[in-house]
Amino acid sequence: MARKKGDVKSDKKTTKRNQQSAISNQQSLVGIIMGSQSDWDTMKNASDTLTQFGVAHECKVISAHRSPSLASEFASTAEKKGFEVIIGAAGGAAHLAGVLAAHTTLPVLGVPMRSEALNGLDSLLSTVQMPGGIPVATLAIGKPGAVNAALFAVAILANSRPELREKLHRFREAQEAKIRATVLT
Ligand code: RP5
Repeated sequence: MARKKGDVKSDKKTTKRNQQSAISNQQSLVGIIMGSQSDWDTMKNASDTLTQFGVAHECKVISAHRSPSLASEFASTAEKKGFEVIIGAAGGAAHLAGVLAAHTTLPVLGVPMRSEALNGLDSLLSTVQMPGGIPVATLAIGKPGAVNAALFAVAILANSRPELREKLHRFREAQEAKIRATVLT
């Protein structure tokens, strides 16, 4: 049958939809937890990056200070539910990632949100300066941190999943090819 002009586009759309529903039917391996709805614009970048790698994940708003029992309940049951990595994002001094890490031995990656008062310095220091004994691996403030937290989660999962390791190699190659092809005009 002859292809219509719009076929490729709609094929791509169908493939993306199928990939997404395949991902959403799988066991979530990564939990992306953020302190507020206001963090979503930034943390969507972590979710999009995991989707790009085909990693099943869940995104939830759980606040360490506004819903402390929900935070402890999520983190203390995450391992049993099959999560392998938790990303915790918060702004100000809330330090959601540290609270989550206190309740689980799963790796917790902290993403400091850009705050209004101190531009994220408060979020960064409260997340990165965990006292010894309960680690939180802290990424950069804002969008780069959100993307890198997802890439770090993929790298952790790739230790036991060769197909993910392969995808990471291809991702790095594509980044390098883009730099090599850059021509300044
Ligand atoms: C933190 O407080 C959240 O993670 C957010 O970054 C910050 C501000 O929250 P909202 O007042 O916008 O809900 O708990």
